Amino acid sequence: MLSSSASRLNRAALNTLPASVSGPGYPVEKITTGIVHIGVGGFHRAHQAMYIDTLMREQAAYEWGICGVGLREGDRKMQQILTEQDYLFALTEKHPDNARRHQIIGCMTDFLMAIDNPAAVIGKLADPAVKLVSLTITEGGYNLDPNTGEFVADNPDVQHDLANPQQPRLVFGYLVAALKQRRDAGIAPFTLMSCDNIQHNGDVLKAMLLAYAALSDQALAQWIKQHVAFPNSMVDRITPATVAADIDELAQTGVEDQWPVVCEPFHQWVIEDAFCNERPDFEAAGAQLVPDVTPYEKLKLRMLNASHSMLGLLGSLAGIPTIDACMNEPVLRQVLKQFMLDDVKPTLDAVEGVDVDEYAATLLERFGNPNIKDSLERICSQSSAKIPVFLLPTIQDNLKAGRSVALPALVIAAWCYYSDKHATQAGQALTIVDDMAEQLHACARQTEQDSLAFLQLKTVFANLSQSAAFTEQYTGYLTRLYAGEPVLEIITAL
Ligand code: CS2
Repeated sequence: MLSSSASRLNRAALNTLPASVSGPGYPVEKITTGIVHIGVGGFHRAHQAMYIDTLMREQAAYEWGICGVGLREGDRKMQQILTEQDYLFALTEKHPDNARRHQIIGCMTDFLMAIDNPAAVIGKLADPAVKLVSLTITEGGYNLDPNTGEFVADNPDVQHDLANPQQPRLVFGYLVAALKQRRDAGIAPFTLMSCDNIQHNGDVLKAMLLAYAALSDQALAQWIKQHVAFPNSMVDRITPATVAADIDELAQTGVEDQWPVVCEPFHQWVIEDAFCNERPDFEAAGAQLVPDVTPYEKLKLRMLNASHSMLGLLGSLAGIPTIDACMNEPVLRQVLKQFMLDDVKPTLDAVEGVDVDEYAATLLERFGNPNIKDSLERICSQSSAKIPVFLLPTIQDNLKAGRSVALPALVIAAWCYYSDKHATQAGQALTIVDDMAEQLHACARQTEQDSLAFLQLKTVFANLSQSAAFTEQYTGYLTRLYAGEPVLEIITAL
């Protein structure tokens, strides 16, 4: 229920904000677009937008306003709400001691829906004032075959975009059309920065974009290769899905925002210093610019993201709803430590100034924040795109080094059970959100006839089914899970 006295967030309302909500603190009418961001979800709003907002407040960097772009129909609700709110939104930081910090982010200038007007999006991307294009299109958005590392050219949307270059559906079509326009008009290209949780996210984006461009125009592909920079980056801030109670809580302060974003206090951004056009002074807002982000990415993906997936899948079978609730379960807390220190740590490279044990201890605290009710449904969503990036490399490295893979084998066995039954071990239905849910289900349901059926999904598991060291553990855990042995008991006996 919205508080009746709350007033709808928009530019006019900035003059009457309650004391408990801080405003942008800079003249929002002065900002202009320097960044186009594709894929405006909670994470972008809690992370990059917050950094840019800081730069505007502290450095008057008004030329770096962000124009959002939505490629999918699913982006429409966000676009409508932000448009109604003059692109303003509230960011609520939830601290473990129950303190809240509400802040209005004012650095967005516009939000375009590509489906409504592809030409407007291409035109915006081609605008010389736009010097940086950033993306959060999810791990699955890169059209990469994880088994071969190649661009999936026979994707029907790719074929559609090649035939309709001015009305594309996928991000690659938009970027190539805009880069072509810039090249033809003699405008310097923008830097393309991926902010997704993928190892070498910039390199992956570059490889996929070049592969797409080469399908229609070799010369343009060459030009992109030579002139466009794709910095790799590591992004971090836990941002659970916004729920009705968050909207309500904000309304109690007197501000009515239809879609605020909530997050933990922690944030980190490490960016490879490789830009082909001007860039914001990210350092001034606390980001680290480094020559090589590889070890930071590896640390974060393998420690934080894989730990999330591990807790998500094991916790789901046990009927636990959120990450903080997992952390209140001593068995899961213990297994998380074991995973980070015994399974992941030996596969990491040294990161200057980072102590891995301390990093792990910080994660225990972050995951335990009782006010970040990060649902396991969000964590397990799109596992088919996450597991190959977050967990598989650790399994492969440990197999190569002859180390134990028992715990990851249990996680994959739990995923199989989850994909087969769509339910907890106690039989409570689970909502599965995954573009590959049907394929996962089709393979998983063969498990009782063929214990390795789930691992046959090569685009997810590559050649894992050929490792006897893995399958021996995996099938053992499957048998126990399917026999009804509670997952928390199996973990206790690990
Ligand atoms: C989570 C991430 O769903 C997931 O994969 O692990 O969204 C995670 O919360 C962020 O990467 C934290 O930076």
